[in-house]
Amino acid sequence: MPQRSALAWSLLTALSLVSVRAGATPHPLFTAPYLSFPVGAMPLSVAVADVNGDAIPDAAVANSDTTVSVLLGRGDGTFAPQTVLPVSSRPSAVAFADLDADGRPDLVVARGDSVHSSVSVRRGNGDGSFGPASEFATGKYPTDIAVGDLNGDGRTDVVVPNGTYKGDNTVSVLLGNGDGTFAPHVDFAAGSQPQAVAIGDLNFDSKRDLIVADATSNSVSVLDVAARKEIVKIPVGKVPKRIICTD
Ligand SMILES: [Ca+2]
Ligand SMILES: [Ca+2]
Ligand SMILES: [Ca+2]
Repeated sequence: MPQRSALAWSLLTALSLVSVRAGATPHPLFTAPYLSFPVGAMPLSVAVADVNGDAIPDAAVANSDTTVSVLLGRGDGTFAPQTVLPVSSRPSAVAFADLDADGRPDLVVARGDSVHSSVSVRRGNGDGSFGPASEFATGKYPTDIAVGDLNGDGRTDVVVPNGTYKGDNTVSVLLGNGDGTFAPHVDFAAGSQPQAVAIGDLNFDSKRDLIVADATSNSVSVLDVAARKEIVKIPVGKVPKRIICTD
């Protein structure tokens, strides 16, 4: 769907899902046609946050043409024309997190090629613009990104799975320094071609766990980061691609 907005597509998919109930006739939640907003070629990932402080959600989209599109929300369901930010190689995933605790969302992008794989960070200026990119090395070919405080020090950390067929079947953890930089990545062994990752406390011990979807083993693994061990592996459907963790 190269001509379609990834955001619109994601929203449409989500609405389709929530509108279906067991035993009920599927029906759309909204009947109006969805709106489409231009982004780069072959969008792959979308993130939402208010990046200019107007209390209206904005969006970032990772595109296969080595760009990220930032779209400022207008508050009426539409977006202003995109601002295009270059990425040093094809991005696979994008997220927002306030890495330096200045109250302004920062842009976090996972990207990799045959030479370098990294998390690329642009600190938010609070007006919808972003500073220059800083690169932090990861394992090979990261495919997704999750942000959260994994070690409970109040600083946001970043996790990426390295799981394309060229990847090294690991998960890289980058502990945040609280200023937009990270300690060198620490890698955990994962299953076969880990494609997606999420952060959450699944065993209620008040410590954040890693949830990893392994594409070719058709399973989801829950990892205890502090103990560096797998808590449980759960069979799922074929070739899992994305994880969302919530209460
Ligand atoms: Ca906004
Ligand atoms: Ca920030
Ligand atoms: Ca932390």
